[in-house]
Amino acid sequence: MNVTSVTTQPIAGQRPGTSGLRKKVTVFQAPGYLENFVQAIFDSLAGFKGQTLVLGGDGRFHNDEAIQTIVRMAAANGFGRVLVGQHGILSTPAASCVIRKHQAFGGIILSASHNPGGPEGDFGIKYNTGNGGPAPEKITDAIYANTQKITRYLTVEAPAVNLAVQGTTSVGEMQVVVIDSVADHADLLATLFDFDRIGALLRSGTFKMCFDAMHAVTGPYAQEIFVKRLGAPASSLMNAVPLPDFGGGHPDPNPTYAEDLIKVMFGDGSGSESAPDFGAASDGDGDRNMIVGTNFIVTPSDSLAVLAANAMLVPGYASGLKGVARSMPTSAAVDRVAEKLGIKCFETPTGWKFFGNLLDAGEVTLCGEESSGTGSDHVREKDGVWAVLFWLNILAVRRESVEAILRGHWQRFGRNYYSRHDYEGVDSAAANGLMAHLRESLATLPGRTVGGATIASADDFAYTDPVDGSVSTAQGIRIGLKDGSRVVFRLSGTGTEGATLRVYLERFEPDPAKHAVETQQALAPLIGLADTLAGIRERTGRSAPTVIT
Ligand code: VG1
Ligand code: CO
Repeated sequence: MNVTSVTTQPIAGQRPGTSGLRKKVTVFQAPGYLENFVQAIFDSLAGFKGQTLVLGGDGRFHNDEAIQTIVRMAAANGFGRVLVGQHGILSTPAASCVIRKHQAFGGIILSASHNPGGPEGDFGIKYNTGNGGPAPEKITDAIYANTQKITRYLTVEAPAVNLAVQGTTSVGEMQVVVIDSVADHADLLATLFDFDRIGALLRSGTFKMCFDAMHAVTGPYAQEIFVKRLGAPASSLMNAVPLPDFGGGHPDPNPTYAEDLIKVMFGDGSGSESAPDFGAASDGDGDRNMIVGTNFIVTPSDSLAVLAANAMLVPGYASGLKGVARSMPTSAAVDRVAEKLGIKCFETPTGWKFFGNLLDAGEVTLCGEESSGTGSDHVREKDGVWAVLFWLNILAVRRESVEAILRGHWQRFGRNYYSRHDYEGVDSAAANGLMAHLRESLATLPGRTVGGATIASADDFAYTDPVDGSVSTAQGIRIGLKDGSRVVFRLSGTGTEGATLRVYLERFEPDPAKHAVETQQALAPLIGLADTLAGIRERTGRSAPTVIT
């Protein structure tokens, strides 16, 4: 094998964020940009000679080209085998599943997830370790350090691999196996859920579902699982053909960007009878989910709590949950369920990489984030289609509407009113200034009364991993009020333009007579308080959030 060592030099700004390295496609297209980062990944790892690497992406613009580059570099660096999804497609949870099932050394996933795609859009890359989960900070820090001192990358000359056809070929001394992108993941999901019962519901003619793949990676997964294996009518899927630019959309399953689905689920606004009973959407790389009932949106934090409270109805979880974990800004709705179930509940920083150790150590079974991510110990990523099947399994057993299930849940556990306000594309200096100002005022906040509310606590969230003791600091400003409400401020670590300020608002209401208030109204005092404390309007020049979820 003729390995070529190509001289290169460090490129600034290759620090992985919340979930891998994300930049504009045009940045990734610059000579050496992808190559430097991939070599930096390989140089941060040891012991992969002759081992298997899993490779695939969400099909966005530049996916195939990047795959061909990485295949050649993997061969040059000494991997024994690469498993590539057919057409270069692997959803993030499917990649996690394939890594685990085939005992791969690790995997590279090409995705910028919920960020828009296309030639003017975003591209991304992340490394997952042998447990199938996102590389922990120890590794992403090492990768970044390598990008800053890189002098060469290794590659071989080889013709492009035909990604359209399943089968084995070779590049240099390395085998390249093009695999079915869906089968392993679908087979695993079939072991967890009652497919007979879900299938019966979907075929009953009295239950209608609408799944919006947002022209992103879950199209083929939904086709195989919902239509082929479970027998749902083909009309149950919308936007199910993956497109390199996601049809020009923003593949983030929230009420703003998944407007096609929202329109269907809310009928003509008059509570139309033809609206489906159950709606769901997933994101660019298939790890997120949004759950919608007829005229009713389920808040992701509530969805996690409902899954935990109903897990015993689902075969894969019927023997009980070991524990649950949620990211810090996620509402405490699941904490209340954990308390009733008598199981542990962990609070981690934002990003799925922080759940890996807890899942590996058998401390938790379910995990979730307020950003529409839920998952379990079946893989080491959040899993959109898994969450949809979990909901379908619950609905097939309970035969109640989504709204009735939520209202019943609040009655039993109380309601955590919750909302996230995003200010996207804010000037970076202004956003950093806002956070710095909050950090400086932390010590003076407890005891202060603002707009009638007394502040009980204020800190910058730091996390010590209970399994390996690693410490992560500056994970978000938390301000707790005396009545248990809280406001959290964070800057996004996944954006590619300016800064995105996220403001998370939460208030607990135990009284069932007060559970029907509109969310923004229920949180209005907190919204005002957030602005007073952080000076959002003044510092960002924005009078309203870009997206409210
Ligand atoms: C966001 C979400 C976070 C999620 C991350 C990756 O990060 O808030 O909960 O884990 O995206 O999700 P940030 O740093 O922008 O807040 V995905 O589906 O984009 O890989
Ligand atoms: Co995603």
